[in-house]
Amino acid sequence: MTPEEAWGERWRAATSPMARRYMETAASKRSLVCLAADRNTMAGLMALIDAVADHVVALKTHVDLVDDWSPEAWATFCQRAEAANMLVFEDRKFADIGKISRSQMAGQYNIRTWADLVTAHLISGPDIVDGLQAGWGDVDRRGGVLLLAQMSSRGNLLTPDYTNEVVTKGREHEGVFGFIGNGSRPEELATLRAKAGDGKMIWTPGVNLAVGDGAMGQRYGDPTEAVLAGSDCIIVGSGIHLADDPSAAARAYAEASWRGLMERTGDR
Ligand code: S5P
Repeated sequence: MTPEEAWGERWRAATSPMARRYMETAASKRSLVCLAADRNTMAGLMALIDAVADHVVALKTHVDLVDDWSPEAWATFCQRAEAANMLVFEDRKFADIGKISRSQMAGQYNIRTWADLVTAHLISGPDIVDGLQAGWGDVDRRGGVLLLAQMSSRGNLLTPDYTNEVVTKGREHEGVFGFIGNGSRPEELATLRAKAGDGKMIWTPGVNLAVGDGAMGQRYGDPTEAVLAGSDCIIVGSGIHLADDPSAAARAYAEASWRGLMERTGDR
């Protein structure tokens, strides 16, 4: 199946090269899964990549939670992800003013050199997106920013008005790859999709095949429902990396997400 057949209007409208790359890989793996690789050792992370590569399209990292992080080990990790056709997505949740965000793309972790995507809050204003893009530009790379428009955690402070502001500003910005939406609430996602239009990605954490409350205020919704409501990528962490068989779990999430996409595109 071609990416256009799989994605329909999203393929035609979302013209950014990074979005196209994601949608192409998703169509070839028949998966809309981003793995939240929240393991805290390099060995644990390496084992995870090898287990899930066939079913995962992007790898979301929190570089600062790895106990034995080193530049060399991380370079190997990123090379393996790239070789397995996975986008590397650092969930740094930048929030500072533009020029500091640009500097934070460098520093010890040097995120600008290996991340294809990063997350940011728009709380400090739209210049943060320019700052992050300038960070990639400093090393002659391009990347995409996912803005937090909603969150999955209980009691978060991202009100509907705030979400609207983020979407209004983000829709117009070429450096914005898309939005993080709340996968635990399909009705919230459908509202977000209606505002975002077809031109931007919506990626959603807070999904699990076991729907309900997670640890420390996390909430989970059904992955297929999230895709039907307009999500383009389900971000799954513990559902895969804590499973007895991460490879089988990744396959199950891939199937659930792909089923949602086929139904959604078929309905149009
Ligand atoms: O609202 C959010 C935004 C993000 S990026 N809620 C989230 O849970 N996340 C991230 O998704 C979080 O940082 C974690 O890495 C992942 C969810 O992991 P899980 O184990 O709950 O599936």
